[in-house]
Amino acid sequence: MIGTRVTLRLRMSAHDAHYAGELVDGARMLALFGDLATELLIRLDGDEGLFRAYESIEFLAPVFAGDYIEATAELVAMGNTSRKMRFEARKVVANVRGAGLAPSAADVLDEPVVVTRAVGTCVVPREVQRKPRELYMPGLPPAPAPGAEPLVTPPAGADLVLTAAIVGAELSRAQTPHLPLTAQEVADEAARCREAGAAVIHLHARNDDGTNTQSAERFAALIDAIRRKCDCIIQPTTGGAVGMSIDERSGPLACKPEMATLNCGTINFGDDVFVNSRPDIRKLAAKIRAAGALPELECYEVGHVEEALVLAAEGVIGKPLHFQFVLGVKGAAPAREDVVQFLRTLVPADATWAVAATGRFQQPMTELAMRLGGHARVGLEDNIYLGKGVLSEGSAPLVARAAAYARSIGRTPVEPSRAREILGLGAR
Ligand code: KMH
Ligand code: ZN
Repeated sequence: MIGTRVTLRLRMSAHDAHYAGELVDGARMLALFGDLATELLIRLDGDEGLFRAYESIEFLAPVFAGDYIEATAELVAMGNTSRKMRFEARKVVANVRGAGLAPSAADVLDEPVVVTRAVGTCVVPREVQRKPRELYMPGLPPAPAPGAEPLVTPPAGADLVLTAAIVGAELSRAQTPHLPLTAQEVADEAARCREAGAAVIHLHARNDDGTNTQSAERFAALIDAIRRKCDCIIQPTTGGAVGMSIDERSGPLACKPEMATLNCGTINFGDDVFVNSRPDIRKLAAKIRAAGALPELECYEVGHVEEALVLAAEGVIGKPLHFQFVLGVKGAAPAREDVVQFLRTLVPADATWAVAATGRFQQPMTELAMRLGGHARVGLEDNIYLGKGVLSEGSAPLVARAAAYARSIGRTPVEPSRAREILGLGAR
């Protein structure tokens, strides 16, 4: 349901050109969005429905006669009668105008150019709805409708490593009843996430009463339970919870995990301070190395990326590096496109990078990362909602939505075995 997409691709003709220089008017893109919305509604409700309102429209690049436009609509929220959709139109082929070129010269664009984006809501009155109303995101969404896959040229590095952060340290059952706590619940959730497309499970541990623990025994029990159910890469936290000592935080490393987080600097973490002094980072990095684990370099600020590069230069951590940009923590770097665009320029060519963003930024920021060739982390640790006011029933629906988006832009959520190759875990 949520995440269902439809796509149209067609060529703009001389009839579509309305302004000087064979420029096509923006209303033509909105006509495409109308057709897409109609198809989505027909698939969902068996009725054409009605367009109610656009809440945003952005015209980002000009469209000319001769351009091939690929336009996509995705269902992002669903009420009793309302269906909210996100639209995007991209130019994938364009005529090339220039001295010495034939007027018929044209190129397939290396990267599609986004020309228009919009968000709008349609309604389908109850009395004309012809399909049974399914539960909102029951576990995993169904496979995309046939023929719904957009024809975007797959970007270089189509493989995508999806991480599911299924427990976290700050969440409570009072906030969401879907938080897994016991070994059985955690293992079941890990397996659901694996099924939905996750290759890595980022893991925190709780005592039975929900309080945080970094006890090696507790992590061993969780890891053992997960291992019995799936083959995901398990990435315990060494961040733990705010206020824990470094020795306490390093507890899970006794389990000799394949990966572990390494937090690369101190930040305000909401109203708390998450302390990672330079000596402590080095101490943890050495312990991660001694455990034979790959550090995921958690960077909440630009200086943390620099610190990670210094750690590598000092030989405290091995290469290739794997970065995670954690965005939207209150008191640290905001979850914004220009922040991701800048941070990724700092990463060495042989490194991998991912984005984990908090709350309502999780979906747009992880989707941005996927479009930019990065990897992504979703899950309850960072965000408990599927949409406004709608709790996600565990992390798996968030993984499923991210995986569906990835496939729609030509990225492939990979199996854990392939993720091990991408992250350079095979050699460890
Ligand atoms: N709970 C945060 C203070 C990590 O897992 O390495 C730290 C955290 C990062 O969650
Ligand atoms: Zn964590």
